[in-house]
Amino acid sequence: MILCFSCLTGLAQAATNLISDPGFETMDPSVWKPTSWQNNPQSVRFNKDLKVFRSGKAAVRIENLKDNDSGILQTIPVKPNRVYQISGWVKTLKVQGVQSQKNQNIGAGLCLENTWIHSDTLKNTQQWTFVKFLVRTGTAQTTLPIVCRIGYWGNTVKGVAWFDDIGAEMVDASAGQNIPVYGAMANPNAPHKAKTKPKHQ
Ligand SMILES: [Ca+2]
Repeated sequence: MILCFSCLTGLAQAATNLISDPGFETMDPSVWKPTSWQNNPQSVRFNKDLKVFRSGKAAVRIENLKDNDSGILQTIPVKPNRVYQISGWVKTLKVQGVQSQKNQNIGAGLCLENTWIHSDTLKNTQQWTFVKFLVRTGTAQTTLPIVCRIGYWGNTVKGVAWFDDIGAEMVDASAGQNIPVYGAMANPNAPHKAKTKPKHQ
């Protein structure tokens, strides 16, 4: 049997998107879970938008009717001590921070739950914009909670944000320097609680 190593290498390097329903075509709440600081119909609305989307036939539309911090979350399986790129497309309408702090004036973007690891964010009214960030998983980490988010802690905002075509892919571990480590920034309630120090990169 002759193995085609170049073929195998090609397969190994093909990026696999770890996100289920990345384009919100289904938007099953068991896959994409809505989450909000002020979670009531007067403060936030989550909708599958069939008119405004980037690809397919739908996108998620999150509207903060009041000063709020809202998102839709999906937890994906990952391997420890690897680098992942999280990416997606964001569109906004009148996203404004009512109580925004001057140093952390965050709008709508992608992030990891319970961390300050996030993409660039959009404010005011913006057309579809591609955003991304890199994260290294911790030494005992097997999941990564990804949030499409409008607002942040202490950075509540009003306005509308759409998200579509979300991606989560393992990339070359040497992809760049200063990549934040999720395990070092996760909150105490995270299930993995890594206590051992990394033995190697
Ligand atoms: Ca879509």
